[in-house]
Amino acid sequence: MSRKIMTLTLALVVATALIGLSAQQATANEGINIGGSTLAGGSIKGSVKFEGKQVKRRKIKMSADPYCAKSHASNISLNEKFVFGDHNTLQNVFVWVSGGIAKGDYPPIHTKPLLDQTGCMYVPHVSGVVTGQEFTILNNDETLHNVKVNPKLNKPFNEGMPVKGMTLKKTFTKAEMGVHFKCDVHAWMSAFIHVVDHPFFAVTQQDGTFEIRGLPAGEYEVSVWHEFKRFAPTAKTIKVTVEAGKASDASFTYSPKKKKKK
Ligand SMILES: [Cu+2]
Repeated sequence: MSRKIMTLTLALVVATALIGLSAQQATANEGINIGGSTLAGGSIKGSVKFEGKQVKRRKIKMSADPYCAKSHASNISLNEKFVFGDHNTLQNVFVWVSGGIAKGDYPPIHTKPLLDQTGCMYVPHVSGVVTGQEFTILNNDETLHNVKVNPKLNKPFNEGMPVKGMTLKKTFTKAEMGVHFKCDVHAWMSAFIHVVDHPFFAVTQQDGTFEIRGLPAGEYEVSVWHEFKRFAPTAKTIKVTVEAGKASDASFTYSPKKKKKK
């Protein structure tokens, strides 16, 4: 093989591996900024901006588990407690319709959400499930993960997942915000699943946008949740009127909380 062909082949192998990785990450996060139902209805569209000084994300030290450290050799992992987009947007904000949804306002749900453990990180970092909807937790790593949740209203669990490919099927039955997923083995692992009584929610991604589709015409309240307690939205809840076939705007702005004077 000539050197040129070898270089090309190598480049192809690397490219394929990279595409493979991003495709894998994309699956669990894909479309997470679009939620709602399959009904025609109207939609709520908006974005979450961040105003103020952006805090630098911390690097995660994974040296405690060589497998984890190795899986990020060329791509250092950063803490996901706060993630900003390119245009002062805030990622991983959970946006949900917090008022105005009547029971039976949506068709049955058939999607099966996935919480992936890959490279010793949870993907997606923030997501939502509907009460009674089954979701899967997957160990995509050749190392032991121990999934632990201590919800306030739902059943707690604490289960080891020693083998790659292993899955757990779980269901939360009560609406509850911010169920915190942690791993006993890897202290940095953290994810939040929000449990809502209906499917009208979404999670902002890099560009800060979200869309909640398929809402019957009516008056609604939309709320936001973000894990970092030192950030606060200027308004936590916004009132929105939805008209059939139209998109109504609901945009939010977060900023650092003002420090209390001593
Ligand atoms: Cu773990």
